[in-house]
Amino acid sequence: MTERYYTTSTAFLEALAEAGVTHIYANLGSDHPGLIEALAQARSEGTDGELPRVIVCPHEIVALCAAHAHALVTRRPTAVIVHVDAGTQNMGGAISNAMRGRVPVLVFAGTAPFTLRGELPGTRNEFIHWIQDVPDQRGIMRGYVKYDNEIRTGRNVKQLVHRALQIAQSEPSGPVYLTGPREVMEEPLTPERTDPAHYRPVDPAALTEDVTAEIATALATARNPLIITGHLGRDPEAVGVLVELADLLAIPVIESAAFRMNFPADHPMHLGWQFTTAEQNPTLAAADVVLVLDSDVPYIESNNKPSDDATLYVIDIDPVKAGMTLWHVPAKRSAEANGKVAVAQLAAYARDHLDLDRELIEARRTAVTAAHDALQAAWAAQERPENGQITPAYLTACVRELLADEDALILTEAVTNFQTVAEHLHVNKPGSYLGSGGGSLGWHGGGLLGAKIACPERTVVALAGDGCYLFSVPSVVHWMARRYQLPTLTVIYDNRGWRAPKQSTLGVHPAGAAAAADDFGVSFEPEADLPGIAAAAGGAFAATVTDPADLPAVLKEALAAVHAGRSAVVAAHLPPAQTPR
Ligand SMILES: Cc1ncc(C[n+]2csc(CCOP(=O)(O)OP(=O)(O)O)c2C)c(N)n1
Ligand SMILES: [Mg+2]
Repeated sequence: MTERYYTTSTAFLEALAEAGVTHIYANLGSDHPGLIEALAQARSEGTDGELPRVIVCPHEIVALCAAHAHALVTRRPTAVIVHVDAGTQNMGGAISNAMRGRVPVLVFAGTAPFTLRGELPGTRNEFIHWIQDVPDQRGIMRGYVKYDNEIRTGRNVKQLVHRALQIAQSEPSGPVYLTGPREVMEEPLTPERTDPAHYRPVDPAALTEDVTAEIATALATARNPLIITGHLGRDPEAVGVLVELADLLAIPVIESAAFRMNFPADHPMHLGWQFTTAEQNPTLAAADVVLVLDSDVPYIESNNKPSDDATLYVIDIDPVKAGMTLWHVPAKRSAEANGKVAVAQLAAYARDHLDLDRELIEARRTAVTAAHDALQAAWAAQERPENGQITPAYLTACVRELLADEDALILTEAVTNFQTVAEHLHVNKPGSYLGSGGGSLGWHGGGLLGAKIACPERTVVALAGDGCYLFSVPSVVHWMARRYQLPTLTVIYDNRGWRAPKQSTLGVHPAGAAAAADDFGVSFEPEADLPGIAAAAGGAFAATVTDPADLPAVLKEALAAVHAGRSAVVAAHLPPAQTPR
């Protein structure tokens, strides 16, 4: 008979379950004996089904990226367990993505024990406990989390977990970080349940009446109104609400730096996407009223901006963006509100209180529909190979055709091809297109796993640059894919290098030495067998395609492998990022 423990660790796991966390993405260490024991005890007693399921992640970046995508798909919080300062730092840029992606994720790390001589259970008994004793472990995370705290006693561990998750889920949602020293995580406790209903996230905020009236009137009476959004679609239900408003008033929508599906691609009011734009967008230039709605980067002022005469409004769950050192939209009014609630208010006001000028609205509808059709025709014309090579547009069109009959969830990490991917995928279903929302590459690998766990019935696909594929730690991703039977499809936009830093350099030094010699230090030649990494680590279907004519059939074969339960990675060779030398 093993000894029975109920410790802070048990209560911690229970609190996560009470709060609706179903999975913990974990990378374990010497700080976790309490948790490991509590989990094993639950398994031995057959009560482990009452605790979150632990997914073993052999790299912390993969753990957090998986938790990130899982939380975005389910719109429920997830948890990550990492090892002291080392594991915390190994999450690397994934924590920055979780912050910018507004991900409600609780990260827990143990800390070095605080007793030396066996004063308490969990006391120092390994050399590493001295080496991992750092002055400010929580400081590693402080610039990236909404809340951080140390569990100082098991007596209130449940309160801390629920509070942390309440903060994480309240908008703008984001990551939270808890630490717990070994001794505290071993503290014996009397079991106690907490009612999660007492820790509900804050209810969504609405616009005030006068702001609603002013913005609805401005949009309705404008000659050329425009809505720019980036992350409204984090709540898939908000998409339909925006469609209603756009239909009612004939307002075009542009998605800017969008990592969510915000508006149906084929809707006549959709006027395209913008990421890093070099040119002025004509719709933005012509707009006399612009509503910036849940957008972190509505436009890049140095080369693409609204007219000086335009009237701008900002509605955002975080309109001042204090978490960015520099952000400015010269808005007449800025309002803090939930996007879905606010858009519904604007539509209701326009419908119920305004005497709409039908002629004006129908003239707008005709003009915007024509612009939409012209964009679509221009994009369609790009969907072919060039000089016998696969182009990003052709590749994306092939992926679109491949997935036409699938219930697909597409993760994008296509970097310099973000815009091309958006333009050629034609995503029309809310909640079926996701990016990290952040700037730290390598997200899609763990993201695939978390997304597949969150929606096993869907076909989960990543479209990623070759650099991103390597950043994602594909060996770990594909070991996990096989271990947990999470078959997904990865399509690598393989230009054998980093095109982004090259483009950045050309943007600043268009006629410099780097440009003259095509010498940017960004080539991956000679190339590794990228799909082969997945085959070696997880038995994945692996293929590299260079001939455009082969592409549809190889993609089909790869998808068939996924449906048969095996992950697939296809590298499609695009023109090289830099001339190989
Ligand atoms: C973790 C991390 N390291 C470095 C960068 C800088 N960076 C931005 S884009 C990029 C290249 C990405 O390469 P790839 O995925 O092949 O896309 P491509 O630029 O070729 O389209 C790099 C290195 C980053 N954003 N994140
Ligand atoms: Mg590349």
